[in-house]
Amino acid sequence: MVKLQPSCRNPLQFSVFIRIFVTNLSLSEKSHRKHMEKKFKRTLVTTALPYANGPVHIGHLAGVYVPADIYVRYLRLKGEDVVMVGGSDEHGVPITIKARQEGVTPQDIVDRYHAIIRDSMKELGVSFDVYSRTTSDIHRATASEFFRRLYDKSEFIQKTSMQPYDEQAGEFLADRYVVGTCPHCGSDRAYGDQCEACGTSLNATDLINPHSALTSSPVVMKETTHWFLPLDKWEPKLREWILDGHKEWKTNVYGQCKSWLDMGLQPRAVSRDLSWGVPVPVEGAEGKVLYVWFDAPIGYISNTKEILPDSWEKYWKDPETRVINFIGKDNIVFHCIVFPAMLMAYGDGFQLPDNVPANEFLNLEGDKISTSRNWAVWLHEYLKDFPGKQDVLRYVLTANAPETKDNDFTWADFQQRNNSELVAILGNFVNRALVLTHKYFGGVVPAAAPADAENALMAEVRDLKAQISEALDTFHFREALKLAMDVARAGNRYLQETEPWKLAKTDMERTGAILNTALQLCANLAIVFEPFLPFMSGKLLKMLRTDKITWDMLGSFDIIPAGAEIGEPELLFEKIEDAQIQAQLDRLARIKKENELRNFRPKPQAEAVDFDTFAKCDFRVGTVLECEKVPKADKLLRFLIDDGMEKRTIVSGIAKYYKPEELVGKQVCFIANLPPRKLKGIESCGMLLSAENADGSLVLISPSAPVIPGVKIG
Ligand code: B3M
Ligand code: ZN
Repeated sequence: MVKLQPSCRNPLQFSVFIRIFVTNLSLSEKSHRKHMEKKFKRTLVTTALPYANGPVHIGHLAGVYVPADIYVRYLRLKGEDVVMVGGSDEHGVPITIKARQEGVTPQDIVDRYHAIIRDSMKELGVSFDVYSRTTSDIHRATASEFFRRLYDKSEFIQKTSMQPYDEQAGEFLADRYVVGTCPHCGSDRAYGDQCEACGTSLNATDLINPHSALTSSPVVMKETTHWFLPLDKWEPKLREWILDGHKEWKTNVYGQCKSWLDMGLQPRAVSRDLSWGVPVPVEGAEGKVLYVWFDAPIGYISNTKEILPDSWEKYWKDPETRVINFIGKDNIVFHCIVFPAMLMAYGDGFQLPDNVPANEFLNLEGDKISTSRNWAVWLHEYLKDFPGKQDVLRYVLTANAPETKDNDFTWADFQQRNNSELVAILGNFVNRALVLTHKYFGGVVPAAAPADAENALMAEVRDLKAQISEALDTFHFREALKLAMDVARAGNRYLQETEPWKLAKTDMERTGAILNTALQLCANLAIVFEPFLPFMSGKLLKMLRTDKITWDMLGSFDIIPAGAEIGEPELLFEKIEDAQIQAQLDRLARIKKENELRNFRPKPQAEAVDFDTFAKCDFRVGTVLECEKVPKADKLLRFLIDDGMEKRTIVSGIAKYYKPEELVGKQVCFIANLPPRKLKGIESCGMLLSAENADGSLVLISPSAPVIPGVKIG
């Protein structure tokens, strides 16, 4: 049988390759440098199109949009010709499944989330030149034409194969419409294309007990015809282009490509039996649409066309244009193998990407981010909860970017980086420079007079500039940000060493010279941080009453003229208080609980027991007379129970869930005839009955109305 999906790839298999290539880092760095010597006239930056089946979260931002925006802002500051293209991916099964879950149309879903994604990214300062959508007319026409040209050039193989089908619904079940048990980890929620629990890529036919997500009926196989792109045909060219030509690519990207190529490429289906999508533009293809991974990357082209109807071709077909695809690691194969094969098949001068700087994944508080489990920090919610703090998120996501390995976002780290880096280092330096200028010079920039300390500072900033530029050119954004922070650190050290607040008592001229330098350094900070923290940069420039900045100016110390007046100092960052962080942690704890409840599966029923055995167990009701914590045992409570006979002591492991005083006077149920047991030196005569919740917490069982202590249960 021909598979609709590519052959199964377990992400773990890549680790071997990744390890081999990590040791080759210096080689990769060298090829990068060599590669950078090639001059390009312009850059087209594309960012993975997020599915419009939900809002975007910090994982999307850290993986794709923040690094891409840093890069684009940096190129713009250098005065380069650059276009940044984005948009929502509005086709595919993720959209139709969401629509079905909510009982609305796919169009309703994409309209809702496209607006949320577009607006929230704008508010975060992600500076797309275009953020469009794959349901636009221009995209439909472009994707259609693309398919048609490949069809006319006989670039497809048409094949009939058996595919999963739901007889009750009368529909073929593409990708996620098949659910079943994962053959690798046993999760009973694996999809026909992937198991989210263990990350393995799957085919519908790999699943144990595959059934339809629409009606739950068992999957049957039925014949259907599809168009396949023979990736094997392009394999030699792809090998040459990537393995020989792009050794400078990130090791995770290069390694994954090598792994796919070494395993051998297979023809890949580019159509699906679905009603939502771009219709297959050939006769006899009714009820079939383009596979979402065929149309989505063409979205990059459609969106470029949308803003540059007359000059878009320059950004796609001129060899002097450099195309860079920012993506997450799960999209590597589509951007490095499938889409390039599509472009090669199309011909007509389309340029292949020059680099595909894919990031690894960001986790949240130690757990995989998941849209379906709501385990995420959603951008639109963050913007509501932390108004005006866009830069803080941009900063933390960059400082912690999963560039070479998966990384973790924690709220504690978020608070710490804000309070002890943004506030204490960057904000503090700028504030001191501006406040002192107002205090001693009435807000007028004093004259410069560089001496040894100033020359050393300038040399340090220029050296940092070279390192930052290199880091940005090679997509090492974490490193670049750390170095940018070193510029602020250098400023603090400079003020600490020169102590203008002391000199002001004796030497105003020297004090002025120091503050002039400090203000020039503020301007340098506005430049160097513009790609990372554009809101801070804008605010700082306003205070300095200047606006024209370029990357070229970084390292110069005559940006603000002596005699100019500066604005009132305003705080660039404020401390984030514990209560705000706690509120976020509480939200996550709530979500964890909801997920546990939703995922709860009752334990299988125990073996049958005969009635006589059961009847031997003496279950009774008693009233709690006393209850207290057992010393040196954090789980145990000691109960004194009125059991209608003599009083009895029972020790129970429920201290984590109840306060002892709450339980006095309550009625509880217990087994009376178990042999006594010593717990922490206390003899326990019986066992309280409790129910175990999905999260492991315990709830005591009580009668639903008061009864006389000592009555039997049965
Ligand atoms: N929408 C998958 C994703 O969001 C897909 C990317 C398309 S990029 C052309 O991860
Ligand atoms: Zn699994």
